[in-house]
Amino acid sequence: MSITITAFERSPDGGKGLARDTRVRWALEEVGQPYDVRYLSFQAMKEPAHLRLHPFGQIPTYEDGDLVLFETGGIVFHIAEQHAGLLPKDAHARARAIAWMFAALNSVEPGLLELVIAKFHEGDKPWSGERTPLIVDRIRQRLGQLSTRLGDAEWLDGAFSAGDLMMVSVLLRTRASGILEEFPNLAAYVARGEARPAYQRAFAAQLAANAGKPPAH
Ligand code: GTB
Repeated sequence: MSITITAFERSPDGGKGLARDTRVRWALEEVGQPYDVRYLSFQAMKEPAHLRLHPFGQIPTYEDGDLVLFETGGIVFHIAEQHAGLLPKDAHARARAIAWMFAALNSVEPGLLELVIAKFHEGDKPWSGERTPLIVDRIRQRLGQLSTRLGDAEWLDGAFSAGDLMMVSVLLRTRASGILEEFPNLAAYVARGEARPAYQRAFAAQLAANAGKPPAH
């Protein structure tokens, strides 16, 4: 059986690793699973062939034999369950690592997405100037809580896990705003994630796919 994921034919970030296929590539690299990539244009993502795989017409998807998955949370969780390396064996530690995955996707990422929406989709609205600082304050508060919990630990709960993979992937999106750097332990945590050889391979692969192509949009 071979694994195929989907990714942007031309990522809007030009290969900075911020599109969500990077976290799936990273998980596959951590567990040593080879994979193929089918690259899609924005138009192809909305066509019936892709909508059969992904109800919302997005990337990434994951195919392995007759299993088709969408949503990076579900995909990374599946990879972590199938292969050793991303979830601890101890039942409680495993449950906590899974909880951190949900925390990344459910308690941290939504606030960051609000900022993206405010900047790119609502920037021309008359109330945008008042709303953006409120969003930034909420992000700052959540990252402050996360920073306190992490303290001077290397990873969120013992050894590196799928919870860290997801949290680092989510936090990477705050870098452009400068908020991450306000929390040196979180910035160092993200840098530790990025320094992992598996992340480096994932990043290089998505960069190579975008090399020489102008960013979409
Ligand atoms: N919750 C889903 C998941 O986790 O899988 C979200 C999937 C998603 O948002 N996919 C985006 C997509 O397909 C790509 S990653 N968008 C096209 C569409 O909806 O039509 C989001 C993303 C896009 C671009 C950048 N960037 O340029 O920096 C970063 C992240």
